[in-house]
Amino acid sequence: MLITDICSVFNITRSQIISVNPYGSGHIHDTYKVETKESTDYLLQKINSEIFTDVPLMQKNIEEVVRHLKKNIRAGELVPEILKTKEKQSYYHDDEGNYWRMFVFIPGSITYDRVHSAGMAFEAGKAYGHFQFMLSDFDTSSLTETLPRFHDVDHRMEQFEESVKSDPRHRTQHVTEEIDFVRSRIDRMRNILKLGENGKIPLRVTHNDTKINNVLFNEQDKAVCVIDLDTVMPGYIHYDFGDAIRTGAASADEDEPDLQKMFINIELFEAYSRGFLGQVHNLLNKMERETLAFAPQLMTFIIGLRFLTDYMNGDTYFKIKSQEHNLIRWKAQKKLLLSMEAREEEMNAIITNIEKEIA
Ligand code: GN1
Ligand code: MG
Repeated sequence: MLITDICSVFNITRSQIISVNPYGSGHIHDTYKVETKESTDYLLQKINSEIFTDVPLMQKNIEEVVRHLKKNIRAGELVPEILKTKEKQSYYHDDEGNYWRMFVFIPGSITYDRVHSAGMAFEAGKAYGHFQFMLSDFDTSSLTETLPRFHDVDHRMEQFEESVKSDPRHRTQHVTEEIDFVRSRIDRMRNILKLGENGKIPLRVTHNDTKINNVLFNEQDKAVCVIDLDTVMPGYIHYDFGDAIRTGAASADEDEPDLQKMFINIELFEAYSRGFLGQVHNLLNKMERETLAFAPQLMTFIIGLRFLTDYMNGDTYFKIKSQEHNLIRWKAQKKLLLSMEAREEEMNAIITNIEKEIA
């Protein structure tokens, strides 16, 4: 089916369309920007239904979340606007078995793979913090866990060990040092999960993919919208805070091959934390606050581990641009994690100080 035919299902006619081009840097879906002769442009996505195996359920989740967010949104903030098909569905299942969806493109909005100033980090923290705040009274019974155990480090570790054992592409021989590194860290990475199991920290509704490129900025570098609601599911606050720091307070892109360029930027970490805590401070319990500074280590480990596992599996999950791309991503994450470990005390102190300022 032609892309223009897909668009017409969503009531955008061929004569309106000026161009359709690949857009963004997502690793899962195929995204296109559809420019039109009118003032509104659109994003079209071919959904990866091998990963999201129940697209109707995922779309239902997103619709529920958007409905809830719309009730609580503040002036200047926006929510993703989903287009409906002629049949009033939020997705289209074509004859070849592909799933498609469309969003309104927010005019003038820009995404960044990492932030370039403390001001932007603060803005991003505020946006994800307020997002979290808005979801704090969301009724989870209407939400399905579309990707079960998504940030469960035990689950990710099981997948990793399975991959080491089966070694389907004979790649483990190239990564023995990396495997040792992972195994040396797993015990301390279990702490958040343990706190949850022991009832010390609550499950919340979290975004679970708080990469910095999931915040839209306007031309004045103000955060205007949190996007990519595919993985909104129950989770711990650490998941959202940690993943945002992984990309939003890193000195380089997540796949930087020159490891010397990759480390935690403490100034960005502090600015993000101030923006985030300003919004969620009142929601958090003591244990969540005390362990928050560790979250970036956990998420850098988890996402890195997934890259490394995918490398060993022969790159079946994340899109890659070169043969070693997943390995390069892992190495960059490992380097970032090491730099966070080296500055752990400082990061803890920063969070404690911000907490004091706010309280
Ligand atoms: C994927 O496609 P994107 O960039 O929105 C992944 C995230 C990872 C991220 C790593 C559903 O997100 O979990 O953190 O890549 N999404 C899924 O860059 O697995
Ligand atoms: Mg994304």
